[in-house]
Amino acid sequence: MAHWGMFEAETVGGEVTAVHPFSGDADPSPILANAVGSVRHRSRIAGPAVRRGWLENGPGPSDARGADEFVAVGWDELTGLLATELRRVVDRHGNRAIYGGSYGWSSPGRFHHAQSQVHRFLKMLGGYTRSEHSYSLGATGVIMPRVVGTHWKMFARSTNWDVIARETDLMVCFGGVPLKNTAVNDGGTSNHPTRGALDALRTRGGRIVSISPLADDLHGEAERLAPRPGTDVAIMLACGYVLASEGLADRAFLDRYTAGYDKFEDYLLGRADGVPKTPAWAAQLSGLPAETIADLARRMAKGRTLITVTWSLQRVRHGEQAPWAGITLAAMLGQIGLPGGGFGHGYGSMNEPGLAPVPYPLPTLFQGQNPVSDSIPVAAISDLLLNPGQQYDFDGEHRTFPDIRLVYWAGGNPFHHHQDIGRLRRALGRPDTIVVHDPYWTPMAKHADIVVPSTTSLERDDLSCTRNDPLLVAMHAAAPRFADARHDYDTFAALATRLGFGELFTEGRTARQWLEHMYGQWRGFVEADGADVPEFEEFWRRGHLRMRTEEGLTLFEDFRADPEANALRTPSGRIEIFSSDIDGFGYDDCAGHPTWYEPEEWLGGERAREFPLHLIANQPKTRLHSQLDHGATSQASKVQGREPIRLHPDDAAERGLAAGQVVRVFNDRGACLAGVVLDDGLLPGVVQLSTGAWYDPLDPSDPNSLCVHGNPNVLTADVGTSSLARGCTGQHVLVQVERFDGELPPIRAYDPPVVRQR
Ligand code: PGD
Repeated sequence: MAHWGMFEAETVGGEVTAVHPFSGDADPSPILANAVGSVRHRSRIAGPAVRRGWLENGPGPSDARGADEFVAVGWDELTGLLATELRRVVDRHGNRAIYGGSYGWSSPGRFHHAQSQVHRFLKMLGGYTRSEHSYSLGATGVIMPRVVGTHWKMFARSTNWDVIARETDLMVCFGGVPLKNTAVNDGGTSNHPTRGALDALRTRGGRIVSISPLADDLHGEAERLAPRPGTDVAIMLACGYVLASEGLADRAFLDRYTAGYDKFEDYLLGRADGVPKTPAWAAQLSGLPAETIADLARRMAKGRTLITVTWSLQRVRHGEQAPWAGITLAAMLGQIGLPGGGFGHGYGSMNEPGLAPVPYPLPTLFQGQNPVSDSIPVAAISDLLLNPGQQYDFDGEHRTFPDIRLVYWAGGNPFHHHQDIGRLRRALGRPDTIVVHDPYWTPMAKHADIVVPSTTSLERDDLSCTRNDPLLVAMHAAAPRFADARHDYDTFAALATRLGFGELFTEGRTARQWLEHMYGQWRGFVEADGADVPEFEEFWRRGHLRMRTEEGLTLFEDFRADPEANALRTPSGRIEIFSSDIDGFGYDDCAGHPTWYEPEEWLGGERAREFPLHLIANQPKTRLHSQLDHGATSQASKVQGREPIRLHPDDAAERGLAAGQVVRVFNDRGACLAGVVLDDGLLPGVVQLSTGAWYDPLDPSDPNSLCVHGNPNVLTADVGTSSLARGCTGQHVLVQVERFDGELPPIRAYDPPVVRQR
């Protein structure tokens, strides 16, 4: 199992030579092919290594990270160095001086999951400063609990695809339903039903409207509206204006199920600020004709309408507003809780939304409590390291950044996920010590002081399943451990033993015994649900088991049926169109109701005069994030070895560019090279460069060096969505593009750094 699907691997000599998708998968992902050749790739970390400067001078801030060479050490020495350094930091600075946020997708598997392992270990060490929320859903994770009392239930219990295919008349998709993202699911998946569901909806006569500057955000036939990026909230407000002013809003629904609509309506109709949010107002912001917007709103009110908002729309400045305005619009239509109507968030953002959930808990590695209470919003990593002691606002609280001395990372790649890499590199120069566990010499591993080689999931036995997939899968190791790599569990077990809490960490179990133990615990839940479960050995031999799933769900169906008994976990128990709590925080960048805010990075503003192209830095089609960027599917998409940047032919012609050329993409934060692909499915003025090309600085000693490979996060701004959520805003950035005429630098991203033997 991989995050991108279930498969069988063929191996020769410890290497994967072919992969075969699960026969039950309706639409297997081409990303699977990246696994071929991945176990023994030259970018694997062959053994433990320590940065020379750290080894010779001891712990301390250093700007040499990322440019220094490494020294190979044995496992025993590595364990000793790590134990001594952890002890030093805890004794001298306290556990809150360890940042163990360690964000990242790592690999699937319920036991050998890097985040679970590192967090369990650090909790037993006495705790660590943690991170909250995710790069995926930074804004949603904060705003939606305040509006509907939950955010994860919106995906885990979303309206199922079969209900949409059967019931929806009009599916209005802000951000489209990009099929490429449904290839992946955190923890794996056994099926990819999205394409089939959209086709079934169309066959039945349902209509789809895709609202996106990129035509391929929706496959197949659809009405396509291409607004200026970042203006969806204005369009939603204008649709709401039409419903309110033409008597099409469902007052009975608003009265019974929502709170604060009247305050919002004052804003919508311009009574509060003198600006009615009319279609003409939204037209001038979005570039869509006013009549198209008005017509869309009227059509929404005519039949069963589902409003969907992708996660990408909240990964921008003021990202709280798109899901909030989207659910408000759906509430005005009065169809929330009706089959095929209402609201959906994340269709096409990951495979999970639209899939039926398993009704009981999954096998889980118990992690325990974190004795340290400090935490940061996950995308504040550079702020944290650069500004110890500084106060900041977050979700109604005033917090202070702790003074971090040691950063512990396992299973993530901040050089992929974080914005403004130049700033990130300066921030990573501040702590005394950086520890990274990874199977590969990712840019993050190259910036570490202590490098711990991990196995990949292909080298481990594990259990795999996710909350919205019917299969529990026995992941059989496909290859032996590469070189001197170790399972993260074994590394932490040895370290815990050295630090005196080995028994507490391992509970006396080997990795295999943990699988049996977790299976045994889970078995109790299934049997309580009335099903028979085989013994572990039998399950392991069979390869997978089918779990019960709750089919035919409609989001908020129970709330609609009985809003008192099934009140939402909000202060009013209803959908909060106006939140007194948020209003009370007094933020100037997040008011008490959905609001249009002009972003800094958009084509309608001052900054676009200097950087006139709007870059969409979205998720790649050919890999998951930065994982296996060296794999065949990812490599086939590159242009002269660089990440492809798509431009509209008119924008290319204006700059004298042709397909296949290499360009320099730049703004005042940084620059990268990329390879030109022309696509008239892009709105002119919009360019698209996916995340995930491994950061490859021309001059590794310069934090603001040109990235010769095409990582868009050298360009993006390190600024939160708002004072409320401080979520990641990496999706949008303004840039300029010009032909690169110099000698083309080689790609060194996958080359290991210099590692000297002693
Ligand atoms: P991955 O490339 O998945 O990226 O960011 P994330 O850090 O999750 O990194 C996972 C790492 O785990 C890889 O280096 C892999 O080798 C390692 N790994 C795999 N298996 C193991 C293991 O068993 N043990 C250990 N120790 N390591 C392992 C993703 C993040 O990026 C996300 S979720 C989103 S949604 C964001 N999206 C955007 C965006 O839209 N635009 C921009 N500009 N930036 C983004 N960044 C965010």
